[in-house]
Amino acid sequence: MKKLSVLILTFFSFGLSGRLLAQSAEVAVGGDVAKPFKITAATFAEMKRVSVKVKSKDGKEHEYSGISVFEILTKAEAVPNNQLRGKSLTKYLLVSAADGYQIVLALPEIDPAFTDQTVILANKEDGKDLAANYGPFRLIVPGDKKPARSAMRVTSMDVLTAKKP
Ligand SMILES: Nc1nc2c(c(=O)[nH]1)N[C@H]1C(S)=C(S)[C@@H](COP(=O)(O)O)O[C@H]1N2
Ligand SMILES: [Mo]
Repeated sequence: MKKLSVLILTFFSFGLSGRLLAQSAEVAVGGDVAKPFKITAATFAEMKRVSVKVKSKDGKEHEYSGISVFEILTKAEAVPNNQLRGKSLTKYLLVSAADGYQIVLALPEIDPAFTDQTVILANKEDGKDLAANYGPFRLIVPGDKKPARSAMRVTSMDVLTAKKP
């Protein structure tokens, strides 16, 4: 009986840690976009690499590299003719993570026509793959003073349209 419960416990804890550590290898780009697609490791090899420097909560500066979120939205055809104006100015990006964490960015916070910051989806920190609890993909919002919107373990990015209640 004791052996059996140890066995069950072992199975349970392995299953649980396996789940907690499981890395999501894809980011689904969707919502109100003309061309939804999935970002995988291959996407990182295809698209132009960009890097940004930001301070983490502990005050240390880190270099993150990956792909530009503006380029991701361009690829998904999130905005007609890639011109952010008119009705498109009510669109926003909802980023969701494996732990249920979610953040929102208004599209002008991502568009180089509006801002000098380059929001990226990073797969490397200081040249190394992100640790399992941070990655494999992390949003980096370099213009924010706090890293709270730099969502780790990103699983989806949806372009949605804000509506007056
Ligand atoms: N998926 C996910 N991402 C997250 C969080 C979280 O709880 N879940 N916390 C945020 C907050 S509040 C902070 S301050 C930073 C911490 O990142 P750092 O450890 O690199 O400083 O991660 C952000 N990204
Ligand atoms: Mo935080």
